[in-house]
Amino acid sequence: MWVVLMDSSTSQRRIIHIDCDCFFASVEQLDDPSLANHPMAVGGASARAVLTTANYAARAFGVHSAMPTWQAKKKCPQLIIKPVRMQRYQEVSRMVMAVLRSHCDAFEQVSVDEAYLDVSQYYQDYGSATELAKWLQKEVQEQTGISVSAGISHNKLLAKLASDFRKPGGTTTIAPDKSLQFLQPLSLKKLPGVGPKTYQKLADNGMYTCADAWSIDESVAMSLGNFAERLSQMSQGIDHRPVMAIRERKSVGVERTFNQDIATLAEIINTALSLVPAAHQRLAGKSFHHITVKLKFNNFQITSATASSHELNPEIISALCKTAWHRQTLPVRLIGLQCHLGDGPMQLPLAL
Ligand code: TTP
Ligand code: MG
Repeated sequence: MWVVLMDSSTSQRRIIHIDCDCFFASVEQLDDPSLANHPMAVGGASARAVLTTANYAARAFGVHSAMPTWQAKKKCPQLIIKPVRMQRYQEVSRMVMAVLRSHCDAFEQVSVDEAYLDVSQYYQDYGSATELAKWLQKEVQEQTGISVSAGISHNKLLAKLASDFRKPGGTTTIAPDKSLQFLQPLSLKKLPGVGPKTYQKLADNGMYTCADAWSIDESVAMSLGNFAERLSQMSQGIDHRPVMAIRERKSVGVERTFNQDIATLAEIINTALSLVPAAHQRLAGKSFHHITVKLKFNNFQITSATASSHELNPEIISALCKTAWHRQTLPVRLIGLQCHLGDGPMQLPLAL
């Protein structure tokens, strides 16, 4: 049997979870304000299709994500259904995330419409993490037109449960000494990893709320396997996971190492140019703003030359080969070609 233990080791952290309200529907309303206040959903219009989401006016009729369109229409005959425009949602998502990313110590985007912010240091100028969260909500609304809900606590799990607590537009804070009070009546369905099957299994054993999982009978724990311990911890609000910045890929490159060193500039240029088709393949249409030629000499020293360019232009590549090679004019054992992704500026790599 597991028993409740207070978890104090992570109580000093300040984590904010932000989740956009009815995200795809909000973007549609942003682009066509006449849709606001009218029950509306985003998804396929055919009888066999399903909805991706619905605005809050539609939710009042019982319409929700993953509901078949025919069923939603039955519940709400006046429902307007807009087709999915994924590219547009990604574009708005990038704008929302750009605002959030620049106001925290560490940032982790976890889906198209939600992110964790570690603000353990950053919050101090705002008085409290809750004040910072409110400020961020206003900032996102003003800069992008999107309404978001915020959850504030000392770990990711509680922050996420909190952001879901008062949607739309809610700000919910769970202080460390109030976490068990918050969790006690909370349905086990709300915990990550508790799907319909697991919930049914728990309900069959008389477990419905987090409080019911504060002590788990040995027989139930056995039937849950490894998940029993995780469930016990989540039900007590224990979560040590850090907010992890997932680094975006910043460059795409190809390189070739030779069995025999290449000794002339003409060969170096030809080889660099022969890498262009492979580079295009790896780029898969992504835009870039600088290109770099990298050379490794037979003394194992590496040098590179970079130029501003949005295309793999042969003249620029040739010039970069020349610049890099003239630094040592030695035979070369490796040639690489790199494209720096995005549209913005970059820090130039230091030359040898
Ligand atoms: P969610 O954040 O789960 O939902 P939501 O933003 O629509 O509503 P809420 O206010 O409750 O947060 O998902 C974000 C987007 O992901 C959602 O707008 C549409 C898409 N989505 C699907 O395509 N299929 C699904 O089953 C779900 C749940 C979401
Ligand atoms: Mg959402």
